[in-house]
Amino acid sequence: MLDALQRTANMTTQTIPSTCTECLVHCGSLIHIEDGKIKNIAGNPEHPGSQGAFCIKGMNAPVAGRESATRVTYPMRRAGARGEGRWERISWDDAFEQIALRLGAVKAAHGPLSIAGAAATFTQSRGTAVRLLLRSLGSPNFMINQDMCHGGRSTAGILTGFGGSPGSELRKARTILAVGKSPSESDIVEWKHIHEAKAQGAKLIAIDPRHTKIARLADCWIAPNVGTDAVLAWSMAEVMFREDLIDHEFVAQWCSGTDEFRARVAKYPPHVAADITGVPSETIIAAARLFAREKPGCMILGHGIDAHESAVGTAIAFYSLLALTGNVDRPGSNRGAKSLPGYKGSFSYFNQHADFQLPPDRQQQILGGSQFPLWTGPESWTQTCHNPAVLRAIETGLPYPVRALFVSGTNLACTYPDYEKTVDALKKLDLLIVAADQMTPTAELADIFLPKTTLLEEQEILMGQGEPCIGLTQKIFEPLGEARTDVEIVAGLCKVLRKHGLIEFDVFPWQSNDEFNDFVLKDSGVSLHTLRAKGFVKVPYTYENYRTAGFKTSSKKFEFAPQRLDMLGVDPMPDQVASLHDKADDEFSLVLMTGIRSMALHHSRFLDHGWARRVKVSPEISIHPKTAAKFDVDKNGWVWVQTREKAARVLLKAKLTEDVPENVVATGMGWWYPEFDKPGYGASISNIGAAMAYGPAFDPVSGSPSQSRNTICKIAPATKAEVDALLARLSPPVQAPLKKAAAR
Ligand SMILES: Nc1nc2c(c(=O)[nH]1)N[C@H]1C(S)=C(S)[C@@H](COP(=O)(O)OP(=O)(O)OC[C@H]3O[C@@H](n4cnc5c(=O)[nH]c(N)nc54)[C@H](O)[C@@H]3O)O[C@H]1N2
Ligand SMILES: Nc1nc2c(c(=O)[nH]1)N[C@H]1C(S)=C(S)[C@@H](COP(=O)(O)OP(=O)(O)OC[C@H]3O[C@@H](n4cnc5c(=O)[nH]c(N)nc54)[C@H](O)[C@@H]3O)O[C@H]1N2
Ligand code: SF4
Ligand SMILES: [Mo]
Repeated sequence: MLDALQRTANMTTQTIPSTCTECLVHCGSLIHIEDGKIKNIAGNPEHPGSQGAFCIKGMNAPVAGRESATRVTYPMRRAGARGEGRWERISWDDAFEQIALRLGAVKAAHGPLSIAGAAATFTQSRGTAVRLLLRSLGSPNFMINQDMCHGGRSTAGILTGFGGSPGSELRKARTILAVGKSPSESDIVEWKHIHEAKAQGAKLIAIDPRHTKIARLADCWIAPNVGTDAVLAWSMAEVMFREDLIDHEFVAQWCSGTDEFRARVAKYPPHVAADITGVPSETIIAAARLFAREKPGCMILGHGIDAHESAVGTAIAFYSLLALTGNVDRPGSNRGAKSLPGYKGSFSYFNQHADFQLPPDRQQQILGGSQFPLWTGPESWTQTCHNPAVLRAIETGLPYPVRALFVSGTNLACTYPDYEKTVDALKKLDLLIVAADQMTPTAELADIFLPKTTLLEEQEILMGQGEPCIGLTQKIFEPLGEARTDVEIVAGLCKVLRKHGLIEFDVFPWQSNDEFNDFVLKDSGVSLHTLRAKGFVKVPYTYENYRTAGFKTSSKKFEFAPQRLDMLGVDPMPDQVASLHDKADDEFSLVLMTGIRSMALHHSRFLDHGWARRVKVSPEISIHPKTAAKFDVDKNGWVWVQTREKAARVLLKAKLTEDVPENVVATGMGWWYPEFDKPGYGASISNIGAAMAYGPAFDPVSGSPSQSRNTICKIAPATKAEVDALLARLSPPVQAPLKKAAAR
């Protein structure tokens, strides 16, 4: 045990202010320690962003994750066939030597581009470490979940000039517009701030086909046909223009393409939009008036409008409503992203800091860069690959082969759509290295497993969400066994790669976590000492910065029809916006929504934690009672779900509820059974990703896949024998309530 604890070694109780990184909300936390043991973890009321908000994951997962039965704390080498689960324990030195030799062989045979890497919901250091490892080896091929997550919204923000991740001032807003967002499960801080705003009289508009908790709280709940949100936004814009509800000063001075935008939205008066979206025209008019009149207005765009083939156009449509109403970078509106000058956030390494870049001719060869230049290309925001292009390169060797993959912080076998295809691709690699804290369906396929630290074992500096601040995650315990942080892993590996002459661009100069963290802070004016005492440091900021700097577009204005899209020949307002319901047919008659979050899970994480499985016992699919009756589904029954795109079907527990429309079913994602035997840990049984395709239609700008979050499906009740066979394999505490329900 170290750091914060050692400083007051004589005390038996202690409270350490820290930051939770179990999810990207990054709540401020207070870790209460008694006699060297964690008594509890709670929210920090003084934290400027979260103000005491905290969730069950933050309370339970840090300790449960550190002590999980599936945790692996020493490096291992595959001993049997790939995925067979036979391992040989090795030392770190041995692991690094073997990786270096095998990466050297891959590089010699296929060149540096044949080495790729993947991370996902990464902390500052994890994403940076993996990316810079690849760049050191000479490869630009770094994957994150960008096409599945945030790609549409971020690209739209960048193209219009608004910025990749604008902040929201929910607490000060008088009107809140939430689109495809369910913060009661996904963001406890936003959820708290929405309640606070409502208590002060703010009005809430929620756009979601499901009757979610935020829909129930809303003054105006809008349930569009799945996939038609853009039309809804254009129609709201049409009302704002026609009824003269726009902020003339802002629009005249700070927007470009207004006349063209007005002419185009004129095609979507509410009665026309009502036919496409299924939303009554009075509701569209009421929502437009409310958002335009009750200022300031603040918008939160969620994942519901992100992962589909018109993700960018949809997000541009909603950002346009902010511009029309002047709700931009003002108190209570959506403000531009704020940062602290000198602070080295992860984007410094992505595309800002010259010392960490690959030469342009190398960066230009990134997989997917020619297809999606604004999102994956050398000038893009995150400079990461289009994931399906990497999988294709592994499968086909085109446009060039990928033969080695370094994975850290993603369980991609479970969380990428098309489980079977992902696993096939991983099995074809010459070398798969997985750095993880526990055994997962992805790690199981590795040649080399590298053990990682968990939250309580890491010191991490990060830019807080919500109210801008720099946060610190404090290291409470020494790592269990031989676990290391991502920075330590990459530092150690780079040393050996250097010895073997495999480093092409030496862009990883740090030897330890402390060195890395010093670098992050050194020009920011914030000291580690201050961070340790409080857990955070607030970042000062001002509003309406566009008045001095303009917007980040070539016109320096907010662009309704971004010039960069025009150069690519992409129309931000395509005439054809298809409702997903139109794609249904007699056989595949239901719209399937996936990725519905649960407070107890983080995608595929925590299924091995007792506290989480008590809350979330089984992989559920919400079905309207009338639909259940139509398909003979019993209230305690299980159903097979199949989409049109894949032959594989998955088994999910029916949850009958009127919260979904009759023609829609909704489920989570990424389910696996840590208690099952290897191989596979049941990751193809109840993981909806096993029944879904990865695209192939993609948003032309962000590469966001169609059919990977929402698609069309059919359901059929499972037989008693099929359900019993599954229940028999579950761990006894999980089994019991399910068996009881099945017996009723
Ligand atoms: N507890 C928990 N929190 C999480 C996560 C987690 O796994 N667990 N994951 C984190 C991550 S990485 C992400 S990306 C976020 C996601 O969090 P959010 O952005 O809040 O997204 P979801 O919770 O998936 O909710 C999206 C909502 O969109 C609706 N929806 C689906 N399709 C459509 C559509 O076509 N139009 C409209 N208007 N609505 C639609 C769904 O019904 C759902 O209620 O959550 C983050 N927070
Ligand atoms: N069908 C469908 N698929 C989806 C989605 C959907 O809505 N529908 N949503 C997509 C979205 S938005 C996202 S972001 C992705 C998420 O995809 P992933 O990021 O792959 O999901 P997770 O299960 O959260 O994290 C996977 C692994 O990351 C590692 N990890 C994560 N956090 C930590 C940490 O703090 N410490 C350590 N040591 N390890 C950590 C663990 O090894 C864990 O097993 O899934 C996507 N997939
Ligand atoms: S929402 Fe929960 S898991 Fe996410 S940072 Fe906050 S406390 Fe941690
Ligand atoms: Mo995500």
